[in-house]
Order: sequence, then structure tokens, then C-alpha cells
Amino acid sequence: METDGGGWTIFQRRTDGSVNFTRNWTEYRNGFGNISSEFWIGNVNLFKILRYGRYEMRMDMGDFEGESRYIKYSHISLGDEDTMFTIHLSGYSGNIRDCFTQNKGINGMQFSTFDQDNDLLSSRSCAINYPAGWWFNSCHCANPNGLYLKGETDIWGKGITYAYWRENYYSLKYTRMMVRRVL
Ligand SMILES: [Ca+2]
Repeated sequence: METDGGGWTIFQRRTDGSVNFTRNWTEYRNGFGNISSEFWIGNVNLFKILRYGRYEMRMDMGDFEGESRYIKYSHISLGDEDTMFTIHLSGYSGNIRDCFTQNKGINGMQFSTFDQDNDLLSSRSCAINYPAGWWFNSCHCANPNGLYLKGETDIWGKGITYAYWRENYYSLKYTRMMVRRVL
């Protein structure tokens, strides 16, 4: 991955809607999809990558009008399965407002899937309402693993959304999330 100096390991990619991202805990745990198109690397695999060093994280995204944006965090860490893969991020930079470490972001959240509700919403399941596996809060500011709905939609928050850019009635064309060792 040559973006931003290269050396990145991609752990999530959406590009054409060819892979179903409505998956259960075990599938998100182990990974799924195609390395050449869309995939989730697997929470256990991401944990193993991040375990022994200091890593940064970057997410690139684009819409169907040819615009692109990115967010970056100078530090990412992930807990093991006993912590429900709790994620920690800090050190935001980018060319779009921070969705991940603000109030309803993913920082400090456990991972949730439709069969494993670990979000902060006691009355219902974010992972069922906004079909995705994700570090849901109550519920999301961005939903990169949501449905591939191809741009403008009348369905709120279920697509591949980023609230601080195209908001919740727009499903992005592509996303990719990646990590790089810094120490
Ligand atoms: Ca819940």
C-alpha cells in the first residue's frame, strides 16, 4: 500500500459490494471476503498484528462523485477476545472531522455483531439495527461495515456512512482501513 509513505497493512476494504458484511461473531473474529476486493482481516488477526508494537491507523474513503477523505490516528491498540476486542485510538489527524475518538466514536468500545451485543445501547442491538460487525457505541458516527447501498439512500445509517462527511443518508463508494508499525 503506497499511500502516505507505504508500508500499510489493510484490514478492511469496501469497494464494490461483492462481499456480504452482515456476518456473525465467529466470521468477524476469523475474517472473511476476498483479499483482491472486499474483506475483513479478522479481529484475531488484527489483534495479533497490533500486539507486539506501536501502530498507527488510517482510514481512506471516497464517494461516487470522485471525492475522497481520510482520517488517521497515531496510536491504535486492540484487546484480545476476552475484552471483546476493545479498541483504543488516539492522536487524530486528517482532512475531515474526527468520527472515531469523539463522544459517540469507537474509542474504548467492544466489538459487536448481530449475535453478540456489546454496545452501549441497553435496549436494543446496534449491530442488528445497522447491519454490521463494528465497535458500536450508541450507535455509530461511521459505519464502514454497513450495507453497500451505492450513494444517496432513504435508509438512515445502514449504509457505509460517515456522519461528518456525507452524513447518514449516503453510502460511500469505498473505504479502506489500515495499520502501520511506527515503533
Ligand atoms: Ca445493546
